[in-house]
This record gives sequence, structure tokens and C-alpha cells, in this order.
Amino acid sequence: EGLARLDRRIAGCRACPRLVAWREEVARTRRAAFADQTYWGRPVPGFGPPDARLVIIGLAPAAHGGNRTGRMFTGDRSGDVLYEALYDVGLASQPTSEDADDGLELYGVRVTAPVHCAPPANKPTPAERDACRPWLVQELRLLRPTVRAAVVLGAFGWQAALPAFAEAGWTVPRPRPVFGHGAHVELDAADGPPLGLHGCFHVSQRNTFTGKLTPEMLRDVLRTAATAAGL
Ligand code: DU
Ligand code: SF4
Repeated sequence: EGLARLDRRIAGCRACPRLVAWREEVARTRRAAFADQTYWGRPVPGFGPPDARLVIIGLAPAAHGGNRTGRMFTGDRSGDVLYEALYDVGLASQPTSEDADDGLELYGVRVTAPVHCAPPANKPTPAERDACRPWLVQELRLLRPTVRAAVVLGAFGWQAALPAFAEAGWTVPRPRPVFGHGAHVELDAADGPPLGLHGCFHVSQRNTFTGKLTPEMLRDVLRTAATAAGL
């Protein structure tokens, strides 16, 4: 199957030397703290069904979250916030996301990122962002038959995702739409249905601990986008 194959290819990618070194070093040095688990330490593919109607695009895996568990937003504080909200609005089977074997299922939603490897200080370089874009483009192309809406978490994801949507076949307006919480743009496509793009502040602790992004704000954007996507 197309998306499963793409996920396996992503997991084997070694295109960014700095990120390969970092993800493996974190896995090596932190493994002892999680001695009962295997530490993933590789690129983290997207998570969710291949016929998703809604795609959620973050930033990059967290060093001790996705980089440890091998699943997007799984095992980190950002993911706790995101998956609880997805559960609250009926898009996930359970409110928690602890490890790749916890039984979590997403309903019509695919969670992915423009950078698939954990970066030092959660900051990919522009070169790393550009190197990883083809993976997102391929994922969006495979999702195109069903995907009708996207929620982009944070300005980095927004900047990175717009060119990927353009390469995957949607028309991105010029000048490029500006990121903001609640930003909404319809992306037309010459040969298919449009896609509703929704901006949302990132679910990182920096935003959720300070109240810049509340659970209610997150649920509102998810509900709006899910409804627009026919979920
Ligand atoms: O807040 P935290 O769980 O420690 O995550 C750190 C950092 O990574 C934050 O900016 C969110 C981001 N992130 C992400 O974009 N995607 C993920 O799957 C996990 C974390
Ligand atoms: Fe490959 Fe993307 Fe990881 Fe770079 S960030 S090594 S392009 S998967």
C-alpha cells in the first residue's frame, strides 16, 4: 500500500547529517532512562489512516517523544495536549498517546510534520526543512483523493507546508497567506476539490502553559476543520 510504503522509506532516511547524529545520540544517551523500551532514534513517519480527510501538520518530533516512541506526538507533552483534544472532539479512540502499541486509533485524521527527525532545541535549519519537504509532498499526494482540510500547528509548520501543498497540486495564493491562530485559507486545485487550510498556535508547552493556546481554542480549530472536511 502506498502510504505504508512511504512511511517505511521515511523511517530509513539519512539525508540530514546533523539530525541523523542528533537523533542517534539522544537514543544512545537516553536509552538508560527508558531501559524497558526500545528507543526509536530514527525518522518518525506520519500517523493515521491512509484515507484521512483531515491532516494535522506540526513541526518535528520531540527528542524524547516521537524520537523515542517512533510515533508522531507520542510520549511527549505536546502530544498529550493534541491527542486529548482530538479525543474530546471525537477524532481519536482514546485521550492518551503513550507508545506505539497503546492501541490509539485516529478517525479520518493523519498527523504528520514537515521535518521527520527530532532537531536539537526543536529548531530545524532551513536546509533541513527543505531536505525533508519531498516526504511531505509525497504524503500529501497520496492523501489527495480524500484529504479536504489541514490544521497547521505554528508558524514554522505553516511556512514549511505551503510550498508542499503547492508541489502536491493545490494552488497557494500569492502573496503567501500569513500564519495566525484561526487563519483560514481555501486552496483550490486545478484537477480536484479544494482544501481548507487552518492555522492554530502550536501545542508546545510554551503555548499551553502560558495560556496562549487553551484546550478550548485547540478544540475549536479542530472542530471547524473536521466539519469542513466532512468528518
Ligand atoms: O512540548 P514538548 O512535548 O516538549 O515538545 C517540544 C517541541 O516539539 C514543541 O515545540 C512541540 C514540538 N513537537 C512537534 O511539533 N511534533 C511532535 O510530534 C512533538 C513535538
Ligand atoms: Fe530525512 Fe527528513 Fe530526517 Fe532529514 S529530517 S534525515 S530529510 S527524514
